[in-house]
Amino acid sequence: MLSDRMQSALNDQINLELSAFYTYLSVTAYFEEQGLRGFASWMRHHSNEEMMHAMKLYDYIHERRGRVTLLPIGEPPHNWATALAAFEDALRHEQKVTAAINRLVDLAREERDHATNSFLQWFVDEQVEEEAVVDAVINDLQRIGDFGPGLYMLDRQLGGSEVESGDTPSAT
Ligand code: OFO
Repeated sequence: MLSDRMQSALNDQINLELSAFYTYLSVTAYFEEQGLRGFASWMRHHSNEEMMHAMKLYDYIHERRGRVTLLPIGEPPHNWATALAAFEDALRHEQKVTAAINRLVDLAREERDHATNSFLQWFVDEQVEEEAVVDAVINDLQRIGDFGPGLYMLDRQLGGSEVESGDTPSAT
C-alpha cells in the first residue's frame, strides 16, 4: 500500500510526464510546420515515450492498490525561433523531470518504501539516456549553425532514426 504522500507524488509525476508528452507534441507540430519532417518524426517518437512513462506510473499506482488522479496539463509553448531553441527547451524539460524523479527517490527512501524505490530506478536510468539523446542533437545543431545543407542532412538522419531515441545519429 502506498502512503498518501507517495501516492500524491506519483500522481504529480504522471502529470509531469503527460506535460512532457504535450510539450514534445507541440514541438513536433512546430517542426511539421517548418517542413522539417525528420525532426518532427524524431520528436513525435520522443513524445510517445513520455506517454509510455506516464502509463508506467499509472499502472504501478494501481498495482499497489492506489488511486490515480489526473491533474490539469498547462498549455505548452507553440513557437520557437530555431530548431536549436526547441531542443534546448526540451533539454530544460528533461532536466526538470530528472530533478522530480530524484525527489521521488528521496521520498521513497525516507518512507522506506523499497518497492517504489526499486520501481523508480528504471526512471533514474531512463533520464540519463533522455538527457543524453537530446543533448546530442543540441551539439549537432550548434555545430551546424546557419549552414542550411547541414540542417537538411540532420533532418534526413533524424527521420531515419525513429526507432529507439538512444539511436540518435550524430550529424558529423
Ligand atoms: Fe519521461 O522522460 Fe523525458 O521527460
